[in-house]
Amino acid sequence: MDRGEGLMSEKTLCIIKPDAVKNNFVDQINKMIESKGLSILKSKKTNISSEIAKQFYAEHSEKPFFNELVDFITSGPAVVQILEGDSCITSYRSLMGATNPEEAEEGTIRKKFAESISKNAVHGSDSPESADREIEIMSALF
Ligand code: 3AN
Repeated sequence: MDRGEGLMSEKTLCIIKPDAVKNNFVDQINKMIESKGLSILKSKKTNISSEIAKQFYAEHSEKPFFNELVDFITSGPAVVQILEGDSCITSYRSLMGATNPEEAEEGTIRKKFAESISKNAVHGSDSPESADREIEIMSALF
């Protein structure tokens, strides 16, 4: 894939986490995503298995919150989505806001909808490499 400078269409993996699904925030979150000019290419509501969750969060396997992370993402239905658009990865990350909702800026998804640092409503890939890896892990869903 061409990763040259400037605007270019790319894909990212978005997960609307179980807290936000349970609280019925999916439509509002997706409106914010589309208002930012990003397209929702694929979307699937699913119960993420613990096997997939551990693979997905492998980079955090040594962190003290790893078990909490896996337990939470598998605790109920999540909505797994592939987004597409110009500079989609950074654009969606800025729309998400800071990991800790107390630090998230006004107008971000986490400021509006996150309950806490662990129940923080959404996930988004943090780099093109992560996006490729995460989309591959979730590709069986679509
Ligand atoms: P982000 O989701 O903003 O990329 P990461 O990659 O640092 O944040 O962390 C992945 C996930 O791990 C976060 N979305 C959050 O749910 C959880 N997390 C991060 N830091 C903590 C923490 N200190 N305590 C509990 N959960 C955490």
